[in-house]
Amino acid sequence: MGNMQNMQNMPGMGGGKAPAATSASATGTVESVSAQQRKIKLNHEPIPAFGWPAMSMEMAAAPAVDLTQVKPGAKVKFTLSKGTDGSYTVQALSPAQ
Ligand SMILES: [Cu+2]
Repeated sequence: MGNMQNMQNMPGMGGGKAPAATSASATGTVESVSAQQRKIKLNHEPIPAFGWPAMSMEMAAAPAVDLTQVKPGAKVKFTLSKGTDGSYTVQALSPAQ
Protein backbone atom coordinates (compact mmCIF):
# COMPACT_ATOMS: atom_id res chain seq x y z
CA MET A 1 0.00 0.00 0.00
CA GLY A 2 2.94 2.32 0.56
CA ASN A 3 3.34 3.31 -3.08
CA MET A 4 -0.26 4.20 -3.83
CA GLN A 5 0.18 7.74 -2.66
CA ASN A 6 2.82 8.41 -5.30
CA MET A 7 0.29 7.84 -8.07
CA GLN A 8 -1.34 11.14 -7.26
CA ASN A 9 1.84 13.00 -8.03
CA MET A 10 2.23 11.60 -11.53
CA PRO A 11 1.61 14.02 -14.39
CA GLY A 12 -1.73 13.40 -16.04
CA MET A 13 -3.26 11.79 -12.98
CA GLY A 14 -4.71 14.96 -11.60
CA GLY A 15 -2.24 15.79 -8.90
CA GLY A 16 0.85 16.83 -10.87
CA LYS A 17 1.73 20.28 -12.09
CA ALA A 18 3.47 19.12 -15.28
CA PRO A 19 1.42 19.75 -18.44
CA ALA A 20 -0.16 16.52 -19.65
CA ALA A 21 -1.09 17.63 -23.17
CA THR A 22 0.15 15.47 -26.02
CA SER A 23 -0.73 17.93 -28.76
CA ALA A 24 -1.10 21.67 -29.12
CA SER A 25 -1.52 24.35 -31.76
CA ALA A 26 0.38 27.61 -31.97
CA THR A 27 1.67 30.21 -34.38
CA GLY A 28 5.22 31.05 -35.23
CA THR A 29 7.65 32.33 -37.84
CA VAL A 30 9.63 29.96 -40.02
CA GLU A 31 13.38 30.43 -39.53
CA SER A 32 14.60 27.66 -41.76
CA VAL A 33 13.19 24.62 -43.46
CA SER A 34 14.59 21.48 -45.04
CA ALA A 35 12.02 19.60 -47.12
CA GLN A 36 14.62 16.92 -47.79
CA GLN A 37 15.39 16.23 -44.12
CA ARG A 38 11.76 16.90 -43.13
CA LYS A 39 12.83 19.44 -40.54
CA ILE A 40 11.56 22.91 -39.79
CA LYS A 41 12.92 25.54 -37.43
CA LEU A 42 10.24 27.76 -35.96
CA ASN A 43 10.33 30.80 -33.70
CA HIS A 44 7.06 30.11 -31.97
CA GLU A 45 4.81 31.92 -29.54
CA PRO A 46 4.31 30.54 -26.01
CA ILE A 47 2.57 27.15 -25.89
CA PRO A 48 0.89 26.94 -22.47
CA ALA A 49 -0.37 23.39 -23.11
CA PHE A 50 3.25 22.22 -23.05
CA GLY A 51 4.41 24.76 -20.49
CA TRP A 52 6.69 26.37 -23.09
CA PRO A 53 7.74 30.00 -23.35
CA ALA A 54 8.27 31.58 -26.77
CA MET A 55 11.38 30.08 -28.33
CA SER A 56 13.20 29.12 -31.45
CA MET A 57 13.41 25.39 -32.06
CA GLU A 58 13.86 22.79 -34.75
CA MET A 59 11.25 20.08 -35.15
CA ALA A 60 10.60 17.08 -37.35
CA ALA A 61 7.65 17.26 -39.73
CA ALA A 62 5.21 14.40 -40.24
CA PRO A 63 5.01 12.88 -43.76
CA ALA A 64 1.63 14.56 -44.34
CA VAL A 65 3.13 18.03 -43.97
CA ASP A 66 4.17 19.58 -47.28
CA LEU A 67 7.35 21.53 -46.56
CA THR A 68 8.10 22.34 -50.19
CA GLN A 69 5.81 25.40 -50.11
CA VAL A 70 7.11 26.69 -46.77
CA LYS A 71 9.50 29.64 -46.89
CA PRO A 72 11.70 31.21 -44.21
CA GLY A 73 10.07 34.36 -42.81
CA ALA A 74 6.54 33.01 -43.28
CA LYS A 75 4.07 33.18 -40.42
CA VAL A 76 2.46 29.81 -39.86
CA LYS A 77 -0.10 28.08 -37.73
CA PHE A 78 0.98 24.62 -36.72
CA THR A 79 -0.04 21.64 -34.66
CA LEU A 80 2.55 19.73 -32.67
CA SER A 81 2.28 16.30 -31.17
CA LYS A 82 4.41 14.79 -28.45
CA GLY A 83 5.56 11.24 -29.08
CA THR A 84 5.98 8.54 -26.47
CA ASP A 85 9.74 9.07 -26.70
CA GLY A 86 9.31 12.71 -25.73
CA SER A 87 10.11 14.15 -29.15
CA TYR A 88 7.84 16.66 -30.86
CA THR A 89 6.55 16.41 -34.42
CA VAL A 90 4.75 18.96 -36.56
CA GLN A 91 1.53 17.26 -37.69
CA ALA A 92 -0.07 20.15 -39.57
CA LEU A 93 1.10 23.49 -40.91
CA SER A 94 -0.77 26.30 -42.65
CA PRO A 95 -0.17 29.99 -43.42
CA ALA A 96 -1.18 32.46 -40.70
CA GLN A 97 -2.01 36.14 -41.22
CU1 LIG B 1 9.59 25.30 -28.50
